[in-house]
Amino acid sequence: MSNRMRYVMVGGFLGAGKTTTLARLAGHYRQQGLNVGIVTNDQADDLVDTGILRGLGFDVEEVAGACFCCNFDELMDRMKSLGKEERPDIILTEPVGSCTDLVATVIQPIKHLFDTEFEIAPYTVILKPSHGRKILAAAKRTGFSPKAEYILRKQLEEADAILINRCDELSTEEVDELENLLTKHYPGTPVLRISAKDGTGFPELLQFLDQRGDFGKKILDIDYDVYAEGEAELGWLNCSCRLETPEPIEIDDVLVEIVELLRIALLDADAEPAHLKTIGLWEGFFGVANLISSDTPVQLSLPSKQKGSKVDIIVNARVACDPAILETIVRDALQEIAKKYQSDLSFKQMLSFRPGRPVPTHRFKETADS
Ligand SMILES: Nc1nc2c(ncn2[C@@H]2O[C@H](COP(=O)(O)OP(=O)(O)O)[C@@H](O)[C@H]2O)c(=O)[nH]1
Ligand SMILES: [Mg+2]
Repeated sequence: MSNRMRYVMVGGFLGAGKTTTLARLAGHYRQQGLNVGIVTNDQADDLVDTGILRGLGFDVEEVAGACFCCNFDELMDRMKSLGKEERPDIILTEPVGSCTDLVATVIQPIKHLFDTEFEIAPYTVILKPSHGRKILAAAKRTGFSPKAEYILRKQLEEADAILINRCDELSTEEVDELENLLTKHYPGTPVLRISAKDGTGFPELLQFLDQRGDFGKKILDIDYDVYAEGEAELGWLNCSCRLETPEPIEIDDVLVEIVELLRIALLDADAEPAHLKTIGLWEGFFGVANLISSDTPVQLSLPSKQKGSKVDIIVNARVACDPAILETIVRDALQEIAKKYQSDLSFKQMLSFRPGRPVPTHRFKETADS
């Protein structure tokens, strides 16, 4: 049994910090001499997350076009592909940030059907302070409808431990307040304080994840109608394009400008961003800029520190609004940037939609004995 691959899944709402956390965890495991594989997930192609994690030198596979729960077989296939060259000791996975019920539809199916190959690590879920605090404190304006809020609440309910992220930018009082809210809503669930950005709390997190035992057992009592309607309230957009400029341009400036234009346009449209990210790629270099809520500033999360004249840009946006409006906003912003830099803009792909009703491949109502 000891040679089973360890399955570590880190959940949490859109923009909570899952990719940043996985990158840091993967770095720690690699340092320990372990062979690490990662599987990312999205409802569409052109994943910024895959670009980021591959850019950091990790072995990454993606399940694109459907979430893990609705395309479980693809998740298993991707995990097997990771093992082709060198078998990973540990596989880190990031589910879609609008998915929940992952214990019943991903963890338990692995336990029931692939127990000889995989060992389940504790399932941790990240609390996103910005939206999380408002939703758990039942604030009047959270930017989301009660059905979309239901998803965030359910995600936390199935966690073996909840991670309060972004502690680097929160005061102790703010973190205490978040912890009190979590203790009130999810009594008995351990809470860890982390910063995926600066590594605070990672020794404790690694220790927590290292535990052997029967984890991933909190099977939800969940209303799939509410869940599906909540998820369908989000507009989803993945687009890729290329900017060709006469003179090399600062990639990081362009990325921040794109996200800033989008931030202002979404504010005008009264559309709450759940997560908006853009990656710019040029000759093996890349930069990333993000927006995770209407009241958090645009963040250049990974600077490229490069100039380029042919920059491939991917935008992934998940916003509480009509996808058609989102598409217009993104097109307009990119065109404005192209105009500013007197550059040619060519769209390679533009996909916008509302996520469909989740129909899990498996749903186990009973936990497997382990
Ligand atoms: N200040 C700060 N920013 C963070 C932290 N973790 C993530 N972020 C930023 O939050 C944004 C969303 O993070 P990401 O990992 O992509 O979230 P995901 O959607 O859950 O995968 C990015 O701009 C990250 O750089 C953190 O601990 N502190
Ligand atoms: Mg991510």
